Amino acid sequence: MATKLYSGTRNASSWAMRAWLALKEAGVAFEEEVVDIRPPQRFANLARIGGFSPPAAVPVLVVDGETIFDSLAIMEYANELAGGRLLPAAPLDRARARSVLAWQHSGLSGICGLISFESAFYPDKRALTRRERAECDRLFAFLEGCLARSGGPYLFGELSLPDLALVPTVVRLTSHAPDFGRWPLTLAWTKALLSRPHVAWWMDEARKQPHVWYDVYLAVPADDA
Ligand SMILES: N[C@@H](CCC(=O)N[C@@H](CS)C(=O)NCC(=O)O)C(=O)O
Repeated sequence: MATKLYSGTRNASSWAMRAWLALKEAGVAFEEEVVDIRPPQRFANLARIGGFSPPAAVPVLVVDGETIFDSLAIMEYANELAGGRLLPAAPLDRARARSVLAWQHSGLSGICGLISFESAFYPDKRALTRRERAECDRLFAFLEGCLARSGGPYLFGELSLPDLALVPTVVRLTSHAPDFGRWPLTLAWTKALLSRPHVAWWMDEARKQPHVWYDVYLAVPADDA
């Protein structure tokens, strides 16, 4: 079976990271092409991807000539190839896990709006805003509940897709020093995720890249400082 992942610049493509991690954790063998999504080559590269994948975005997985686009579809496919072990076995738990995936995929209530994935690699970080701190607390309270219920070390016990989908969020937030004071299980979970070999490998590669700067990072409204 010929399997090729078109993935993205390591310090810029959080969506590609999710798909890549799921394939790696599922033990799927694949060829990879890192598509440079930084300007100015971004537009030509994405136009090329658009030639075989309707959203013209990465990640895209091509399996024996069939195109699977969108990170979530690729993650679900990886789970199927792994015999389903990257989602909980019980239907209700699997539905709860998919709720987390859906929440992440639809924007996590805007928690990462101004904290781009790229910003995790900036040498100087700004402080989290009031709204970002509040959203962190909301997310961390939810994660803490999952971890208390499952007994850890991951959200649903064993590693599953929701953990992997949240890795780029963990990267963004932990690099901005959020307050884990009330969330010890969540802190342990972030450490467990960041020390997984595939996550560590991606992060090492990402740190070698030149920064991708966005001015909007510093554009914090005065009433949200
Ligand atoms: N929902 C898509 C989002 C993919 C996405 O936005 N990818 C970015 C890179 S991380 C991209 O290729 N963007 C193209 C663009 O900005 O035009 C997924 O989960 O795969």
